[in-house]
Amino acid sequence: MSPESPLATTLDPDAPRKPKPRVFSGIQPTGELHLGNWLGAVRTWRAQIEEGRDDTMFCVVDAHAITVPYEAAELRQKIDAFAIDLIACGIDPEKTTLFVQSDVREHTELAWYLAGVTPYGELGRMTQFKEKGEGKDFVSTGLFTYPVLMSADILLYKATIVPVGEDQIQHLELARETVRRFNHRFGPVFVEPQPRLSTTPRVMGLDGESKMSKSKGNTINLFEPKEEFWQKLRTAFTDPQRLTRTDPGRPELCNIFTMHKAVSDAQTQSEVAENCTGAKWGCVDCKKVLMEGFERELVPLRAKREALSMSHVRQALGDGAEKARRIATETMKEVREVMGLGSLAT
Ligand code: AQP
Repeated sequence: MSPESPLATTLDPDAPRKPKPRVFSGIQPTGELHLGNWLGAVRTWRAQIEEGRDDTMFCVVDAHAITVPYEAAELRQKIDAFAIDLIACGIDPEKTTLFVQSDVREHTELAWYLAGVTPYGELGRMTQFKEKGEGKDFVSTGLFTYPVLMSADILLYKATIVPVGEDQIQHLELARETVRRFNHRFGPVFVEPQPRLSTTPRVMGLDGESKMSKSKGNTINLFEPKEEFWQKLRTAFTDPQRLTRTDPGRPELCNIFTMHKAVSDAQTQSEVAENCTGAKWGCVDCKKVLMEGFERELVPLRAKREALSMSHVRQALGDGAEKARRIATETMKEVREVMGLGSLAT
C-alpha cells in the first residue's frame, strides 16, 4: 500500500483496538423451545451473530429454571436439548460463546452482591413474579429474586445489548436501574444494557389470551413434527371479530399476521393483508401460506438438529463456559475490590 493511501492513516496497526460491543441473552431450559422464543429472541440472536459486528454470548440459564418446581434428572436433559436446539437455530459455537449458566459460578455470586443494591419493593412489582406466583401453594424466594440473577447474567459480561422478547423489558429496566445504583455507590463499574427487540417481540399463545409461554401450555414447539405443527397452527386463535369467512379481518390485531411479518416476504405480507381485510381468504388460507413460510425456515434447522452429535455439543459448551469464566473472573475481581469484599488477593 502506498503511503498516500487514505487507508494508511486510518489503519494504524499499533493503535489500541476498541472492544466490540457485547451482546448477551439467555433462555431457560424449561418445556421446549417454542415459536415465541424463536421469533422473539433466538432468531435475533442468530442475526446478531451473522452481522459479526459485536461480541456475542448466549446462555442456557438453568439456575433460573429452578425457581419453579422441577425434576433434577429432567433438567439435565433439558439443558442438553436446549443447547442442541440453539445450535440447530444458528447459535453456532464456532462464531459465538454458547454456555450453561451454572457452569460459571460467578453468576450466582454476583446476584447475591447485586441483591444488596436492589430495592425489595421493585421486585414485588415485577409482572412475571406476580403471574407465575399467583394461586400457587409454594412460591420460592428464587422466583422473587429472579430479576436480580438476570441482572447478574448481563452485568457479569458488561453486555450493552440484550436481545429479548417484550416480556423481559421490565426485568431489563430493573437491571439498568441496578447499574445506576451500583455505580453511584461504588464507582463506574457497569454499563447500562439496552434491550433489542425483534419485529415480533410478543407472540401470542394458541389460546389468544396470553403470550405464548412454556408454562402455559399454549405453544407450538419449534421442532414439532410437521403434521403436529400444522394441526396446532390450523386451530390457532385469530382476529376475534372474524367469526365467519365473510367477515373482514384486521391483520394488525391477528397473531397469524404477526408471524407472517417474521417469515413471509413483503409481497406475501401485503397479499395476505389484502385478502384478509377484503374477506377474500379465510383464516385457514392465511395459515397455509404461513406454514409454507415456516417450512422454508424450519427444514434446514431440522436437518442441522438431526446431524448434531452430543459429544460435539458438550465440547462446545465446555469451551463456551471456559471463555465466559475468563471474563466473569475479571469482572468479579473488580466488583469485590470496589465493594470491599474478601481478605485474600484475587
Ligand atoms: N411469546 C413470546 N413472544 C416473544 N418472545 C418471547 N420470549 C418468550 N416468550 C415469548 C422470549 O424468549 C426468550 C427466552 O425466554 P425464557 O424461556 O428464558 O423465559 P420466558 O420469557 O419466561 O419464556 P416462557 O416461554 O414464558 O418460559 P416459562 O413459561 O418457562 O417462563 C426471552 O428473551 C423471552 O423474552
